[in-house]
Amino acid sequence: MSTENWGYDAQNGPDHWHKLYPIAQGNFQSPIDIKSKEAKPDESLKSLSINYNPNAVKSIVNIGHSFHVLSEDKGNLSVVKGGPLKACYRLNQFHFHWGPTNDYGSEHTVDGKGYASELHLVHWNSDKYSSFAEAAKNPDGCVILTVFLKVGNAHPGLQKVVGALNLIKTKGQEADFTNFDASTLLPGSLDYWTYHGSLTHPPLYECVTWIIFKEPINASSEQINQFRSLLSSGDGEKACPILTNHRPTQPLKGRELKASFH
Ligand code: B30
Ligand code: ZN
Repeated sequence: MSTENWGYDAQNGPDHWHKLYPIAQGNFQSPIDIKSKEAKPDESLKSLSINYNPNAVKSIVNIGHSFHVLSEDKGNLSVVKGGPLKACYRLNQFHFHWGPTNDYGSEHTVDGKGYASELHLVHWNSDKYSSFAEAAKNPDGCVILTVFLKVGNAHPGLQKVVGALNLIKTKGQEADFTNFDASTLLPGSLDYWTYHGSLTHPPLYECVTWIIFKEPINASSEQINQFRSLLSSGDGEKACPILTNHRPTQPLKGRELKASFH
């Protein structure tokens, strides 16, 4: 395994990451199992202020182990603040995690139970740092808003994303993706759990304030199946679908898990 070819297969997957990224066995790793009874309701947690501008969304790109929807982060077009946050955090990209079937593909679990998929809206602290790359080297660098997807009715907002996947079948492909309101992917209730953790794949930096919405959104099985139609292979190579890209849960190691609700 080189630093370039970590992945989710038996020979380069999560069990191997620690050899090149020793922080994989650190004290603040993600994802975790959310033991809902152990979460401390915190009265002082303010409500979140999420402001997403549809014009900030720029493109969609196949990065080989997943796909990202990229958002303009040169100004404060799309930001989150409030809640547990002491700064303003800009949206950089959002992406999903999934598994080989729709039975289990989320990274975080709740009381031992996984969801079909998990959405990560990735933000960085623009009050203190000047890029995602710089922010990610600091404990207060990043905020990831997390939404679980459960199998149910088709999701109209998600359909816009899924409909663009045929443009980026192979690794490295990028297509315009504009005028998308990322707030359509948020649940109705903004009740959340929060804890301090890490990026869930290399470089696994322990830079993340995780904000995990309790209420999942619905997505149809057909919509989630489309994630697995993406290829980790390049154009002209033997087709290799991205079947899974979720890390198993990591030990809490005494960290505090707070709830914004009772
Ligand atoms: S996650 O949300 O914890 N799954 C990174 C960002 C978010 C997570 C994990 C890792 C990260 O390292 N991002 C920077 C490097 N990226 C380039 C990029 O454009 O955004 C490379 C990559 O994944 O492989 Cu993401
Ligand atoms: Zn992620």
